[in-house]
Amino acid sequence: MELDLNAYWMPFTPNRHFKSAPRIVVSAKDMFFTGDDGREILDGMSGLWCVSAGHRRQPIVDAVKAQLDRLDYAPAFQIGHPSAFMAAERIAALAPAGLDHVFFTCSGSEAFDSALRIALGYWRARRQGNRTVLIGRERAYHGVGFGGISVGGIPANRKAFGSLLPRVDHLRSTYVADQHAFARGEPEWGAHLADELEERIIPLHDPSNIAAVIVEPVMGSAGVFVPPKGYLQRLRAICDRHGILLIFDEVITGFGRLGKTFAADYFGVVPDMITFAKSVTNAVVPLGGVLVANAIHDTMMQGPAHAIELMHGYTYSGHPLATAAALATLDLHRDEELVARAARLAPYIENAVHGLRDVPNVVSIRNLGVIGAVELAPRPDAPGQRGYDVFVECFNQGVLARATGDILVFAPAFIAEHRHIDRMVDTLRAAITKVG
Ligand code: PXG
Ligand code: PLP
Repeated sequence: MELDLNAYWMPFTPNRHFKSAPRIVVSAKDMFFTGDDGREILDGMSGLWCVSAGHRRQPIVDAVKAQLDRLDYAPAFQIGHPSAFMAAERIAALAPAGLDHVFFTCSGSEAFDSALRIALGYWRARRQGNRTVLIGRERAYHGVGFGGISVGGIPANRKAFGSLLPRVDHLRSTYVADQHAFARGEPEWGAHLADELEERIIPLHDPSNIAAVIVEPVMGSAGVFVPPKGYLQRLRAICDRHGILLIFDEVITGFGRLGKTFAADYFGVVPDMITFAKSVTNAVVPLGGVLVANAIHDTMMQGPAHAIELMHGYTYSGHPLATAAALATLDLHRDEELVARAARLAPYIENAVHGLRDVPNVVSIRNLGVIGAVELAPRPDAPGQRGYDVFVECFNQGVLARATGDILVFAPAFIAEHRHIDRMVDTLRAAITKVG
């Protein structure tokens, strides 16, 4: 196949380098991609953390095809169609009690943007429209909208984009290398890092001005940072004391990644909103959304009955194909008990990745649920280069990992077998050793 690579400007990719040595996949099934050269590539990342049931699962494919034969599209505004309502009901039923409303978006970035708007709209509806300050964390990833990069804390994602949103502040990242470098699962040390919220940030802005604190329960994109035991509980207690909303960005952790449906369940902390996206449709059709607490939703259902309560939405919110894919994905989760399967896989992944501790240049290993991360020492002159070289070597050896700077991540589908995990980790070990 002769592909002209020129026109497509690839996202989050070094385009010139990629196009000089492209990596193209042409098909996929279950745990594997097939490359354009016919090679099988083990998908150690479930795509980008999103194909959690494995690729091209027949019930989902069939459901999307059936939907396409019934209804291709219905206007998202002022008109409804069954699968959007059914998918919202199913998702709300899986969510922690009290989060019974779903606002649909097309991606995690949009879900984050919508969650911010709902938070601001809620405070206005409560006649506290001065509550506009948003508190995120250093190293957080909340997608690529202006809200997401402003509340997010990844310097490289922010530095080129001007003044961003005003009235945003950041808690420190919870990662303290001295304490956490080889912690298995949740680190014991560091719950007190949440106190910075009450001791420094809330007084600075005054609680009466703060709309929400927003965190990824486990930081994914920046390189997998697991919260210390008790940290999220403490954030919840502080937010409650000051009447501040707590939002969990569960775009990665939602729908089973930690071995529970949501991280909120895993940590036993109920936020006021949950954003989700990846895994909800098994990535077959893009879909995201916000789960909203009843108190927020009900507060906003006011004004004249013919008036729109939230002046916000997307052409493709609750798209028929996406919501049909979500329904089929959640059926598959139920029928194959995929979340329980993820929970059973977690200790195996933990042991496998921590087995790399003795490999040269490995400086930290972290894991939780079906996520494992191995951090390499950066080359003194070229941070990120070693990680990238290891990623490419793994791909050439038939394993797709993810490199975030010098951090290599595995987050496979929940259908992964032990032999798949072994192959990922063995390939990573060999690649780190070879790349040097
Ligand atoms: N919030 C969180 C917590 C995410 O992880 C988004 C929002 C944005 O979702 P969309 O669908 O707009 O991409 C994400 C997405 C990586 C990686 O390299 C992570 C994400 C996306 C792509 C790559 O780890 N997270
Ligand atoms: N830009 C223009 C010119 C539009 O007309 C619209 C939607 O109607 C948008 C952007 C937003 O697109 P979407 O609703 O898909 O987010």
